[in-house]
Amino acid sequence: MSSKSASYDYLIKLLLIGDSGVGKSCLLLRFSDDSFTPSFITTIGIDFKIRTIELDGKRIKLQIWDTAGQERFRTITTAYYRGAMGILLVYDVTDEKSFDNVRTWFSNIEQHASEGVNRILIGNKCDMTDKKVIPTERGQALAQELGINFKETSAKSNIGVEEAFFDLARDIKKRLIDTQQTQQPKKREDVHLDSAPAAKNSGSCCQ
Ligand SMILES: Nc1nc2c(ncn2[C@@H]2O[C@H](COP(=O)(O)OP(=O)(O)OP(=O)(O)O)[C@@H](O)[C@H]2O)c(=O)[nH]1
Ligand SMILES: [Mg+2]
Repeated sequence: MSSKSASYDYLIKLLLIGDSGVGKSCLLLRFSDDSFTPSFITTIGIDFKIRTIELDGKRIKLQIWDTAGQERFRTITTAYYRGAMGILLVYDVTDEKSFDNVRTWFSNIEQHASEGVNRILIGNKCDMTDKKVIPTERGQALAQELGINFKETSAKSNIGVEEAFFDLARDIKKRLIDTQQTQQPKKREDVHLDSAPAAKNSGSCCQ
């Protein structure tokens, strides 16, 4: 099947979370397809896209899960936290409320994600300078307080998007892959590093 002939060395699973309308799907579309659409099509439940990148000569397949920000999908979307190795928590720099909600999203991560999951705070829509209400320093300060990385992005103008995903992937590679290689003598070439060791009842996985 496809995974047998997969041309990648490692699989990394990422998750996008944040309020509805902050631009999660647009960030993903920019990163995966290098495109942007101004129309707002709210995500229903969950979606994902793939992009394979190269880091230190290794091919890393990024499987990126895009969650719906709307409250009514919370049960579905929360179920995807545990499998994530890295989480992008997105707010909109023109929307104070989405920034205020960052703390709630952060505590959701603490409750539902795997321990040690890498996280980055993203202030999206930084192209809208005249409508910006969250200064860069406030985003930075919050990220620092939460102990996570920070980046301002624009999915529309393609600012900071590559960097955000690459920085996160690099951190995850360091944490999960590089350290494992120094600890374990052998690895098969097609290793899927799932963050949470699966429970005994395998075969009932929804991903
Ligand atoms: N100016 C500007 N608009 C953006 C940017 N990113 C997204 N948008 C717009 O913001 C709206 C919402 O974007 P989405 O990516 O669908 O938002 P979302 O976070 O996925 O929303 P849900 O799926 O409901 O959770 C759309 O109209 C986009 O065109 C950006 O970087 N700059
Ligand atoms: Mg969406």
